[in-house]
Amino acid sequence: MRLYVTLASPWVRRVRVTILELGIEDRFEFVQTKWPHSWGTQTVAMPADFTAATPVMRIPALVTDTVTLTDSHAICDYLNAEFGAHRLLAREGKARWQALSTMALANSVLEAQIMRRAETLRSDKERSDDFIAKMRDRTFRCFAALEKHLPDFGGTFDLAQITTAVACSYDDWRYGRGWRSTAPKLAAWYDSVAARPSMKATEPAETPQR
Ligand SMILES: N[C@@H](CCC(=O)N[C@@H](CS)C(=O)NCC(=O)O)C(=O)O
Repeated sequence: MRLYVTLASPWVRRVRVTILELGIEDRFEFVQTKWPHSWGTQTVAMPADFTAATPVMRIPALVTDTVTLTDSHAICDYLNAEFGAHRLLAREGKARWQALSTMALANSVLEAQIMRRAETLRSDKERSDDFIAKMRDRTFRCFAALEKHLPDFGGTFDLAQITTAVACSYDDWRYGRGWRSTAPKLAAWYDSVAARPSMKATEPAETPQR
């Protein structure tokens, strides 16, 4: 299977952490992609194999012999079903809906973080400080809500926990530790899971621009 990745993307990271938690990394060819900072507002030139794999032209994208998946949740769900016997996300029932409830909040944090990043990369003339503040506010509200989900977190580092941990980590890395005061218990939980080998092996770094 071929997985298109970058070092910085939190959506890529949730897939990479899932792969490591399932112990199936040997099955993948990881293709690093490069993104100039103009990606936030312009279509950037990409290699032909990438554009052929994904008309969406976003990462992650997974190409297998039987299916191509161009969204991180779909990829994680596929890996969980095909290689994890639904260990990281229940197939049905209350546990599934609880996990999806947490995951939707955590994924909304990722969306706000990346929209804020794209806005930050605009020129001084175009950048909207209001929009950046709106995305930061959404992030902080969702972190506070995620803190209320903590009592439901089980003993397995599952897809809901993986997405939450990746969201916490991205804010620390890109925007600083300010979020921690809005969700101190979540921050303490994050510090405990950040030491997992799957999290350590996928710590974010700047994506090469060319
Ligand atoms: N909902 C998608 C979002 C993927 C996404 O937006 N990835 C970003 C990287 S963090 C990207 O490729 N952006 C490039 C662009 O929008 O042109 C997912 O969960 O995979």
